[in-house]
Amino acid sequence: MHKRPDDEPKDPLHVTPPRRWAAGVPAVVHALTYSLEQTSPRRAGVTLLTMNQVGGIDCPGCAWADPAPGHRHRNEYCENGAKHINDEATTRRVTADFFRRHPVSDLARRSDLWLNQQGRLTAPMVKREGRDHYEPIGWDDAFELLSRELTSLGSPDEAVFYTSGRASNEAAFVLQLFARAFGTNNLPDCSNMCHESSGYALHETLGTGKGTVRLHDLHQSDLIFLVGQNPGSNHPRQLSALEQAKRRGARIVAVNPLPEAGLLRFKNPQEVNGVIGRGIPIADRFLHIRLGGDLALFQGLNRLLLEAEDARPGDVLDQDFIRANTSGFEEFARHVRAVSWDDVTAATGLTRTEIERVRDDVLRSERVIVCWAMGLTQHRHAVPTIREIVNFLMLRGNLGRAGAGACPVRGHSNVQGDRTMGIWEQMPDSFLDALQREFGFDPPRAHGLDSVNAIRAMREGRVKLFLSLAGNFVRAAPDSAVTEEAMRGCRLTAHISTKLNRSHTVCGGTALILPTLGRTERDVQAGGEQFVTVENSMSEVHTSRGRLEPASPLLLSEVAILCRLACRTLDDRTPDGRAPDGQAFDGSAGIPWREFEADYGAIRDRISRVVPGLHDFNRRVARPGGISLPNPVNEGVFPTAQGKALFTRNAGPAPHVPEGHLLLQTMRSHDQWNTVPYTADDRYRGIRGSRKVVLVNPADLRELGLSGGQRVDLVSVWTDDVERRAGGFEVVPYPTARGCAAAYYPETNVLVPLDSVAEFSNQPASKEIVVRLERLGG
Ligand SMILES: Nc1nc2c(c(=O)[nH]1)N[C@H]1C(S)=C(S)[C@@H](COP(=O)(O)OP(=O)(O)OC[C@H]3O[C@@H](n4cnc5c(=O)[nH]c(N)nc54)[C@H](O)[C@@H]3O)O[C@H]1N2
Ligand SMILES: Nc1nc2c(c(=O)[nH]1)N[C@H]1C(S)=C(S)[C@@H](COP(=O)(O)OP(=O)(O)OC[C@H]3O[C@@H](n4cnc5c(=O)[nH]c(N)nc54)[C@H](O)[C@@H]3O)O[C@H]1N2
Ligand code: SF4
Ligand SMILES: [Mo]
Repeated sequence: MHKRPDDEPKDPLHVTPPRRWAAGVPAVVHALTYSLEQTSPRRAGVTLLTMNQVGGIDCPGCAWADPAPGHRHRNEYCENGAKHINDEATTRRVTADFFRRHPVSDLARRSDLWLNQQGRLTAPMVKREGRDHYEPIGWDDAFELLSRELTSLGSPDEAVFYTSGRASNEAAFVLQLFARAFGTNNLPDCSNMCHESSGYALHETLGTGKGTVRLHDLHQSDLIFLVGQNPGSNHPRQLSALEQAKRRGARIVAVNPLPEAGLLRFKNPQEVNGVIGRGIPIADRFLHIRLGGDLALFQGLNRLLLEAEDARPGDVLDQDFIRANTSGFEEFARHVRAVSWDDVTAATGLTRTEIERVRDDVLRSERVIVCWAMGLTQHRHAVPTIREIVNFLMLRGNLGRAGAGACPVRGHSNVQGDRTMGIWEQMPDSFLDALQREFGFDPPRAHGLDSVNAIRAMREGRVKLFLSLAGNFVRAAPDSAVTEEAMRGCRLTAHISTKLNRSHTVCGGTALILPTLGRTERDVQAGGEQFVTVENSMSEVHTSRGRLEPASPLLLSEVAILCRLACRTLDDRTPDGRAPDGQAFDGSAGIPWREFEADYGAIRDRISRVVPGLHDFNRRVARPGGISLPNPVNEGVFPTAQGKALFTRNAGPAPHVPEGHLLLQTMRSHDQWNTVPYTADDRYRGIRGSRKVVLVNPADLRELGLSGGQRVDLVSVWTDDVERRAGGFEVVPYPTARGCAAAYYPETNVLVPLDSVAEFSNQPASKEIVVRLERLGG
């Protein structure tokens, strides 16, 4: 077993200039170093060689798509994918004895990094009311306890079922089925905090919430925008796709307040050139935009395109596309023509000339793609911003054809699949009708709680039970102090998890840890060895089959945990356990939970009759490369209420930042997976040894009378009187856009007010926090 750190790491902060290129040999070295710290060379060999291969383990990292079968490398993964998979494949173990030595009050004081480094959870544990220790509990007793609490609630809506995007399609489908058969749509997920704004804006304007771009489109594109995205750290294999596009002559425009290494230059570790050469420059143009300036940028750009059409009528806009497929063009055009350049340059921090150069790039390009991620979605006017990007694409018909389109780059490896499976607090009636037809119960129709509203409901005592399928809710959520208090107010909190995290230390009256198999592990059920399926960012659904021996003989799969819980809980409520046609099932509420547990193929059979596009699921997903879900936009269909794509008029003032304040974004380092830091380093940004840093433009530091190396508290300023403070951060001068600061998530979630959310999508605005820096002790 690998040694486990007993102490918190205490390296001093070490800062070097930010790197100007990503990947290359150091990426390989870091991937192997972290992997071998966690697990044996043999296990690392199994994970790495089967990862992202046909029939192998799907990378548990991000949702980037794999190349088509036959076009994959022998090593089809990136540095971070290797770290993510071996973080799960670790040989370190958290045992019952560990919990005897560490009461909850001790665990609560530990860092996120330390908690994760303790290794895999191995046995179900319970913390009982009034106790400070987790103690072992048998699975049967755990299900009994949980189902007793569930059935004694005043209403099913007093329970919340959270899902993180790691969960497989099969587990997600079973969870939503259970929740709805139990009687609630309270199905918040990490997507509420991730791409909710994208889904909302795309659905509203195009009639579908998913991206329209496939990997081959990127390869064929002439011009690719990377807006609010750090692919070098968060979607590293996207750089390989961009490299291919560039070799065919594509241009790339990066829009970011930070000059991220992966946006500048890429050394592909899979190619000889990338190992010994200088690599390939990625961005041809870098727009050093201010936080929240993207709506203004695309409005300015759209205005320039309309004016170019005035000068060369019929040459610039795709009038045929606009006429045939869209509505609202005239109103949109009037609105955008009135946008003022003073507003655009103030909001973006860019010059008009810079934006005119981008217009020229656009005019030279037949096929344009816009990629984006959290830099756009986690803002108060995220939805208007993404709608404006749709306007931009539609002006020149860059939708529904090869090499063009909208590409929201998803985070978790199966976050998109979980939505397809019905994990959403507001699934449309068509889905609920299909569930009703297939299973014969009447699903609740009222919308449930999303993540932010779940916190509000817990705080107000309207929700008493919180169950999560993967994830780390208390760290992912905004307003950490509020969220923790809300969680502690629950009667019961329960987490289906692979590894220890902060959410296990912020307990309701009773708390359960339900340890589960990870994606890397062999999953054997009564019906034989199982595989699961996942959907990537490009709507491709494929299999993932674990290879390693489970971390402990006591682990149950996610599907098994959920099916047993459903069986136990719904049995109490519907004792006859009969289907509507009178046929007896071996499960409850007319749902064959035991059959589902024994053979996940039985779940997929049901999915194929409920989820559009997944008909004949079992047969089709078995083919190499899996199933490509259709996107209506690519078939020229825009399923909005009007049957057309909508041009929209968008407004959203630039965030107001009072004198002496900065706008703060909370972001990921290169060495973390969401709420879980792997080390305290952020190699590409030149930061080592500490995550408690705030990156500020040197000119802003001068104006604020601060200098690098000083220690400050970050204090967030919001419309309420609550003080939100993150203490003891070290100032690092950094080339971020003027007026904009950056610090790491989740240490700074304490600063994000619960009510500071994106209009329409209710997504926390965690990249738009007004802060002041308070200097500590001289
Ligand atoms: N290694 C690793 N990979 C990951 C993850 C991880 O934690 N670690 N997380 C996964 C998940 S769940 C997700 S959602 C994705 C997230 O992937 P990203 O969205 O790349 O993640 P963030 O670190 O939040 O970075 C946001 C980027 O947007 C920029 N940005 C911030 N605000 C603005 C703005 O107002 N305008 C513009 N134009 N840019 C802005 C930031 O400078 C930064 O480069 O990554 C996934 N992949
Ligand atoms: N301030 C701020 N807040 C943010 C963000 C931000 O940029 N800034 N980003 C937001 C985004 S984009 C997201 S997606 C959320 C992330 O929110 P979550 O998805 O809730 O958080 P993760 O950190 O991905 O969850 C990690 C935990 O998942 C569990 N886990 C890992 N693999 C498995 C598995 O296979 N099965 C099970 N059952 N459990 C598993 C482990 O116990 C691990 O500790 O955070 C959001 N919060
Ligand atoms: S790009 Fe994403 S999916 Fe691909 S190997 Fe890296 S982390 Fe995994
Ligand atoms: Mo995410």
